[in-house]
Amino acid sequence: MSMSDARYMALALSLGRRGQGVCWPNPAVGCVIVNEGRIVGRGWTQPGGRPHAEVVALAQAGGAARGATAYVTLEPCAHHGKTPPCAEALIAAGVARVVAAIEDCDPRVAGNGFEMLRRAGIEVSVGIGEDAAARDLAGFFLKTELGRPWVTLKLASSFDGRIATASGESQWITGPEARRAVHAMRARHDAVLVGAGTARSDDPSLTVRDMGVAQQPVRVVVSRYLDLPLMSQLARTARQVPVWLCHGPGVDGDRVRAWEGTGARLIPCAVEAGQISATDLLRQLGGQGLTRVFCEGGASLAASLLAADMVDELVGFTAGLAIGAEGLPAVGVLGLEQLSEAARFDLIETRAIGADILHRWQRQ
Ligand code: AOF
Ligand code: ZN
Repeated sequence: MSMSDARYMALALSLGRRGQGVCWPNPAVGCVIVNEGRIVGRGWTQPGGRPHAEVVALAQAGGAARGATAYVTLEPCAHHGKTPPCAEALIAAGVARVVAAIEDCDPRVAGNGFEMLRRAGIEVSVGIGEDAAARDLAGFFLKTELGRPWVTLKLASSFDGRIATASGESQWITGPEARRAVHAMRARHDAVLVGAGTARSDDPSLTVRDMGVAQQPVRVVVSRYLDLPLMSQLARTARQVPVWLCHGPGVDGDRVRAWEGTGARLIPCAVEAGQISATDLLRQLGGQGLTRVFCEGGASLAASLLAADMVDELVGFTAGLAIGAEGLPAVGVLGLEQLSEAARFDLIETRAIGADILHRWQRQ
């Protein structure tokens, strides 16, 4: 591996991340084409998942792709979907070498892309930037292999882990800089997920604001009985930005029709011990094509995702104030008896944002 291979792959990885949150159900892939030390094409997976990254980069490179090296963050596809395979496009363009970060887990590809390229006489190296690619594409891998999306759980709490006062006042515990960071994180996820309590008490719009995003994340609300106010921001805007409501069996037919009338999508889920099953919820969301979900509470949804060990990343914003034991806890009852039963996460980032502290952790 040359130094420049790693550098070009780092660029491809950062381009790939531009597709996060907008190109689902497809992976957010990045591609850089380099000819004699000059970058002649750059691409990333486009909104909705097509065109693929390589196709965009090859179009930019034109004739300069002949004899060039293509850096891709995922194995080029080998299947005839709505478009011909990227491996074929790379061969047709006369690319001499392909450097890929990681093999695709989609069974239609899984090694076949590399095989096609090698058979055409193209030199293929795999593994540069693999760890970073595995992290960036983790949602796509989870959805393909386990049928569920990556789950980031975000909490904005006081120093003592409370998300509201006893009277329910929660706006604003953290400052404007932290709230802006939350919007940037929403934009990198396919969907924002909240429980019914949060949807009722805050009347949130759950959109990304002031960021100039190409596509808003889907807004998903979990509500066992579908008892959500029809005079809410979510209901009023369901035709502009998708709203998906995950509800339990046997809900009132009038409510279902009223919500369908707003443009929302209704997703029936299984119930377990009186609550929407976290496992079934995520299976349904994976089935709808979501790869990355950003859960913003409340306490009982957070608890059920944690109890099912289905949280992949924790994002905490901690403010410098204490609310006290009478405040609302950030996470509901987990039913742990021993510390050893708690899922452990590794610290991956910590930084000050305005007057607050951000900390991010990923599942060990
Ligand atoms: C690539 N480059 O930028 C992406 C790829 O439904 P289709 O035909 O668009 O194919 C989706 C599959 O293509 C997806 O499951 C994954 O295997 C691959 N995604 N491949 O060469 C890309 N996004
Ligand atoms: Zn492709």
